[in-house]
Amino acid sequence: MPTRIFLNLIGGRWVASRTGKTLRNINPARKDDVVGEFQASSPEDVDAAVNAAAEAWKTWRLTPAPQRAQILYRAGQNLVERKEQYAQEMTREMGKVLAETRGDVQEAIDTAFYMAGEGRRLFGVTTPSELRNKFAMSVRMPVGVCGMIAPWNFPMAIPSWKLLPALVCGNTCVIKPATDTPLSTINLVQALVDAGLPPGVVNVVTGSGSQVGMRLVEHPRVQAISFTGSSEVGRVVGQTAAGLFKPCSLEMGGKNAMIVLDDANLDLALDGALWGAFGTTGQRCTATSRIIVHRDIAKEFIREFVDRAEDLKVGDGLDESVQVGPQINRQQIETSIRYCEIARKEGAKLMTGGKPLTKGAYANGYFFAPTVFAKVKPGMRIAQEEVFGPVVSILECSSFDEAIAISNGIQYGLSTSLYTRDVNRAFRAMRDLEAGITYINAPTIGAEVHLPFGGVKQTGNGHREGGIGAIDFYTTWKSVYVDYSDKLQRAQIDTGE
Ligand code: UN1
Repeated sequence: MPTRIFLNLIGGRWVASRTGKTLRNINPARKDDVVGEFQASSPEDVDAAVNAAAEAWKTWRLTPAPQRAQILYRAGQNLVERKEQYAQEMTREMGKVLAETRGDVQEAIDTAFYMAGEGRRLFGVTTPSELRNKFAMSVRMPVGVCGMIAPWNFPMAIPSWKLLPALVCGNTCVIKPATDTPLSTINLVQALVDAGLPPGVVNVVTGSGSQVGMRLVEHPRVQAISFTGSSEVGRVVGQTAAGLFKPCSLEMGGKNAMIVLDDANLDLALDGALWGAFGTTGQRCTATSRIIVHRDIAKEFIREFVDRAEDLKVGDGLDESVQVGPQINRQQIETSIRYCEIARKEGAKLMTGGKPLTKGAYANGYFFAPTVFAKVKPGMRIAQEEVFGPVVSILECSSFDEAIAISNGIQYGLSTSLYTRDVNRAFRAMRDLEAGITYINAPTIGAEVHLPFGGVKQTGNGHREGGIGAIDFYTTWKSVYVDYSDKLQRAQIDTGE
């Protein structure tokens, strides 16, 4: 079969990049399987896309929000109909197992329907004026052209968190998909185009961060930036946007802890730990990468957990019986290898895994064995730094307070979890865990689209995706005063009459 060539979407037309170059998208489970060639775009392509988005904004911002929402409803319906095809294509380009890519498409469907509902809300605030015969209100206004930089681990869900709220709020968009997973973003956008989205309202430019991403951040006509990715890149994006006084939402790393207390339902905690640590091959920002377990149950927990980790079936995510797919690329495999070396040198005890899987059916993909380290101490790098792979550290604690202190003793603050049957401790944890998300008796993954998603500390810069958090980011408040007294009334001065 000839390799499929995918184009950029600019001003409603699918066009090739001016560079004439493409980037190859391969299946991480089978490196000889080429998903397609995607445009290796240049800053000039970004400029064309931003101009198209700015032009489209003139009419899109005036389209009534409930009408904008109709397009989202139809796009959601298109995704429902294409769910299986898009999930298969996502597994092929990203690697995670089919059950999870179906979930990823479902997350975009949920976001489409939720955000479509916002079309008939987008509530503002009315409030009494301090003056007579005067009316006061705050209304939500769109921001303008929004630039979006998406990660590869949720190739459709996370672009949907960015595009769909931005659209219903009346913004137009230029999105740069992750270089490893552009097809799923294109599929999402195709669902919108087929739903009747006017030309230029969403534009897609594929390519590298340095050529495409940075131009988006710097472009004077881009009014807001939404970025999900590494802290390293996020720092540059955030600093650049700050210099231009551009609103910028950053979602970055995590080192998420699951605390298992001595009164926990152990079986439940084991199920949760396995799913939290090895779901998506550990490549979620919210992945469980530290398990803080009470000393009294540690031995039993570790033995059972290691047994279950060894039983996981690793392989090509297109095989329905596989539980853990490949990592996304060579670089991520190298990061996992490097952190396993670091952990060993620091004195952590390797219980299972610790190396890439390279033999037989694994030879042609980026596979890494589910890896568990025990005897990890809070200050070790393996307990502090994000790996973004199937590598989990087990730490021990002797009290609830110590567990909270260990969980909080990191630079990140995305997700946390506590397993206990003690309601008092559960409520203290909900208050005291430093994180944007806390789960009780569930692992650190599993956020739902109608709640704010994001973290504290170095995970983010205070913004949220999902739910009302996204509406807050993609709108700006305008306060409006209407004086119907027919005379000059001075605020703060003429208030005594
Ligand atoms: C991520 O962790 O990278 O909460 C995103 C979850 C998913 C989204 C995760 N709904 O597990």
